[in-house]
Amino acid sequence: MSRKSSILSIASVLALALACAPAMAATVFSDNFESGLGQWTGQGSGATSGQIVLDPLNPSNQVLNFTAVVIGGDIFSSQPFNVGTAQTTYLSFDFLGLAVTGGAPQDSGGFAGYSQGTPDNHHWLAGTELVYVDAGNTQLIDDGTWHHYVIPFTSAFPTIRVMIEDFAYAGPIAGDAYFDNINVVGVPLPSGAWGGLSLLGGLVAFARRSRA
Ligand SMILES: [Ca+2]
Ligand SMILES: [Ca+2]
Repeated sequence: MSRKSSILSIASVLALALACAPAMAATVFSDNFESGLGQWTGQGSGATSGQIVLDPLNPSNQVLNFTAVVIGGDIFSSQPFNVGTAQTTYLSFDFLGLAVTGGAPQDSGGFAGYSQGTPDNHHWLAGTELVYVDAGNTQLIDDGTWHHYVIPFTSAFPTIRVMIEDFAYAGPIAGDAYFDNINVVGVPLPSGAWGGLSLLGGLVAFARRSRA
């Protein structure tokens, strides 16, 4: 293959690979609760009992907890964001279940999930009681220490909000479920993308060898 035709081939494969390359993982929502609750709203887009407090285990950090126990979600991201229904979406967060009355950790009632409205059409992805979360999803650990969770899911709705609560059926104590570092990341992966990138990598290696 001549140098010119080799370069043309590489250019055409590069164009093909870029056309079918996977979009980069995109963070579509994020909050570390260091800057107020401006990204959030309550049930029916009304008041929430969610509040920002100092991390009980690290006073230089701010986190979310609640002054009431509820059902159906207490706090919702106020602006719905698009995740589609054909990609893997990841909800990640830190969770601390801590009995405010002292003594052994108890069922704090921390739950996290996603919804279309506030709270119509919602799914719980993680919670302290598995019976209330989607099948195959995550039980949150109440042991008085922070745990990090990364939960992959395929959204049932193209546009969603994050929803969080301190669940009323877990008991009457509000404020013992803490959340921090909420992130939602979408990872589109069209079929054939990796084949195109592998071919591109092979041709780049060929071009390097040709130049050597
Ligand atoms: Ca924080
Ligand atoms: Ca509670």
